[in-house]
Amino acid sequence: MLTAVGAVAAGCAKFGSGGDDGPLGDAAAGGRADGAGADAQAQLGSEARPAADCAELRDAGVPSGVGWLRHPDGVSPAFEVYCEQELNGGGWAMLYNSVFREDGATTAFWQFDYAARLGRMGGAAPDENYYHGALYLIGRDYFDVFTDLAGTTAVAAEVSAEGFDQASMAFIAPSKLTGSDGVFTNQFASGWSSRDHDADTYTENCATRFGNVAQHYSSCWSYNLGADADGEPPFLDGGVGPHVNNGILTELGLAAEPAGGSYSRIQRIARFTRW
Ligand SMILES: [Ca+2]
Repeated sequence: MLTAVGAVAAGCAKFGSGGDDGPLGDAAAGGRADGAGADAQAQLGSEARPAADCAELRDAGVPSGVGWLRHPDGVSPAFEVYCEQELNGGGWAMLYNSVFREDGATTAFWQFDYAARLGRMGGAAPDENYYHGALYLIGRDYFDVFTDLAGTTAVAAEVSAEGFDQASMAFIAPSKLTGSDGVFTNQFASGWSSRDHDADTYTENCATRFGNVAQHYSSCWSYNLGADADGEPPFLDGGVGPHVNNGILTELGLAAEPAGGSYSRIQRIARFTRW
């Protein structure tokens, strides 16, 4: 459920009222300051006055958080996204976010079926597991970011694509702009599998091999949103969540865990897009 998203609508009156507001996700103020029937004064990024994209909100001085955007096709209804305004220049919508959880909840979050691949679930916040698959239908530029267990953050890859095939979940003509070749090859120029759908390039189903985690795979991954690859199948590692190949972490200047194989737990893996 999107409790964070639902709560924000009431706080939209705060948007743009100054540069020192809290994040958009902070609905503590509640209510609309501008009253009913005041669309002309509605704040940019509110349901009454959706923005063109996250970049418009960034340029208006709105900090990271949930906001309403107009659909780029000019016809479909406005929708809510989490806009990231700090990482990689800002102006990005969060497509997914996998966060380390000691309670083991993260792996379970990513065990969704093929039918949910374009859906939306979780909490729209940097510290919550979140998935907004519908953004693949409009995204053109993407980047993935890692935060290691020491708290260091690095862009793993930035990628441009001409489109997206919603049946196979394959990017159309993806090209790497910056970052790790491994992340590009395995997590962008690749297939997608869930426990009930095999479109990766491995002889088996990468999702069922690795904790039933649904994501992009080739054969199989440089990072996994919910599983490990050290130890024995199903590589759950307590369900704590995001893991990255140690070679990729080193390449990006991030910390690998000092012992325990070729894959490390990290604090966060997130993907963002713009159009
Ligand atoms: Ca396969």
